[in-house]
Amino acid sequence: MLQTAPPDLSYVCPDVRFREIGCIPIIGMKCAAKLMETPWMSRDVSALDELAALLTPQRIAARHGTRLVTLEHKERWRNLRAQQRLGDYLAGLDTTEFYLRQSDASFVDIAHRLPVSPRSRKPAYFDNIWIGPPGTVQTFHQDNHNDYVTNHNYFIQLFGWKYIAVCHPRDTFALTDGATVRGHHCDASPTDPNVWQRVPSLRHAIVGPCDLLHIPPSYWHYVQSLSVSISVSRWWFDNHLAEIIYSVGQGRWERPAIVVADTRTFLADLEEFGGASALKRVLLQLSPIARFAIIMAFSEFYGKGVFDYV
Ligand SMILES: O=C(O)CCC(=O)C(=O)O
Ligand SMILES: [Fe+2]
Repeated sequence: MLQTAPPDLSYVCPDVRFREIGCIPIIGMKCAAKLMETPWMSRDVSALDELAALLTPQRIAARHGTRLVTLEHKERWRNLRAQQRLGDYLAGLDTTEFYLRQSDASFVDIAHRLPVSPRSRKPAYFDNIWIGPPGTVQTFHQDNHNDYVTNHNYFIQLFGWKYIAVCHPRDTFALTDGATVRGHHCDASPTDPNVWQRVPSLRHAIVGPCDLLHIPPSYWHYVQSLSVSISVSRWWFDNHLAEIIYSVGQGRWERPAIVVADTRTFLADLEEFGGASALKRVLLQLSPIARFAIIMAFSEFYGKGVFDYV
């Protein structure tokens, strides 16, 4: 499969309309590192060249072809699933109806090649790989959203092309008005002129090989592939409690060998999280077992002093 020029996009949204609804600013990586509150894009990031060369359909098939993968229908909400060997799936990628949607990327062993958070704390990273045919749709959504556990997202396009629309969380009411909302997904169309009018912060981009898009926490985003496509998204949390809550929820929490922090640090992290009431609100949304697992993880990281506060 060759990397070709961007396909004709007029069926997605005519160019003139793209300008009307506004483009995501394109900036250099140095400047980008400081800008973590608004979406931005960096074009042709040369550090990603090697990664793009490694993650072509052929090379993934050669290394991981026998792996069994769970696929979903390329249109969100069809609720159709399938299982296939990755090699067979990749061989039929032009014509398949299925999407390898948000799969844990650890099997391709690329964590050391991905960009890191510019902040000083070294967070845990959650890397996802997305492989699919033209026409995959991820409807407007906020990643992992509940009010206090939201992630940054470095969305990295490695093969083929995708159309992405984003909008600020303050426009949630305008975006979801009249739309069908499922949790933190909604079926508003980014190409609907009524939506452009109602949602002032709506911005769009077309990403191609080696483009990086930063999606800040809670930003709504809509993603549609325009060709066979391979993307990676790197998620991380600025707040450590949020990171632990997400790790436990994903079954990825690893008990540290020793208690790493202390109660004072816990209280500082709790403050940053939104305080005890915010934590209580999150914990109350969970099952008793999930709640217990999270509190145990806190005590494993911060020590038993946390039991006085949770
Ligand atoms: O590429 C896609 O289909 C969706 C990506 C996405 O929503 C994400 O990275 O959070
Ligand atoms: Fe997402």
